Amino acid sequence: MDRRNCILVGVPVDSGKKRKGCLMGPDAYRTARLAETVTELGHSAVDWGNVAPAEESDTACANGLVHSLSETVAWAKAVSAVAQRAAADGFPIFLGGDHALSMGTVHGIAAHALEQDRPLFILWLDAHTDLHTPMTTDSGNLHGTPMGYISGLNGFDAFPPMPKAVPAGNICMIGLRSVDAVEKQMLKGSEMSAIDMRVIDEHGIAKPLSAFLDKVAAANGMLHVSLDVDFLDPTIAPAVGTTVPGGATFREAHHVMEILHESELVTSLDLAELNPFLDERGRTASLMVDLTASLLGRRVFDRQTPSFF
Ligand code: EXY
Ligand code: MN
Ligand code: MN
Ligand code: MN
Repeated sequence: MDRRNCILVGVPVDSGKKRKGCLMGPDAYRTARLAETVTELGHSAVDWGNVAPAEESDTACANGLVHSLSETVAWAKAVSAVAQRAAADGFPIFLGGDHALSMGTVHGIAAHALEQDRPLFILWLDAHTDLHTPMTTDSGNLHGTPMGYISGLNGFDAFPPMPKAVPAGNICMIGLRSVDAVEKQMLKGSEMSAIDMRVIDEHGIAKPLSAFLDKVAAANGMLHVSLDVDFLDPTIAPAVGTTVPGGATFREAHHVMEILHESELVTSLDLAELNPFLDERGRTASLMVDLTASLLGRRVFDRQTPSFF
């Protein structure tokens, strides 16, 4: 595998929901030795520190959103600028922070993809589709809306428009098992690949993932992977505020990362929703670091056709 210049960017944001704790996410990854794990695999790692959200004042929140829209917009713009620079310099790994972070990271990555004149594809590893808009959310939690923003749904007028909305056909969500009625409606007839856990039960994770990766490769696309802690089963990853039983097993998650590594298509990564306050001994942060290591080529054996073939 080619040596990556990994750029760690902390995005300590709790602007997507009520429960606090994701602010501590970036430092939990640092404590779990993310940079050291990357360099032990032969890559380089530089830590650009945190993009601090704008000071949270108590300005009123619009349409019942949990957090002030104006602060979130200001912060998303700051994240986007750093993300675009990081994408130009290397392989960005964004340390969340809740999933609202993707409204900044993907905005910047999309700007870079536009500069490169390459199509952007998104792999969303999540129990949720995060397809709401500020107008449709019933919780008022912005972390349930980043995919709505990325795919260009209306209702985000306060936000800077995506440099180019990611076409629905360029989006694949895997791990779904908690989708609201409005989101199901949005998916009806959409070209988004919405892979719920039932598909994985019946076909495994390799088949749907490989079909999507074939599309990315055929288009010479850039691939942004957004890994939400709640993609994983809560028994192995409890440190997230929106756990949903029946998530990806330890091996299914590593299998995804190993396939992604072999594809050599991934160009940026979000690690979203870690809330270290909900964990003991940092085991969820350590698992997310291990999964990142699998994405970056840590392997039991070099990929070989098993002898039984
Ligand atoms: N769909 C629910 C809501 O909109 O509040 C739950 C969203 C959970 C979002 C987490 C980040 O994935
Ligand atoms: Mn807050
Ligand atoms: Mn999410
Ligand atoms: Mn989720």
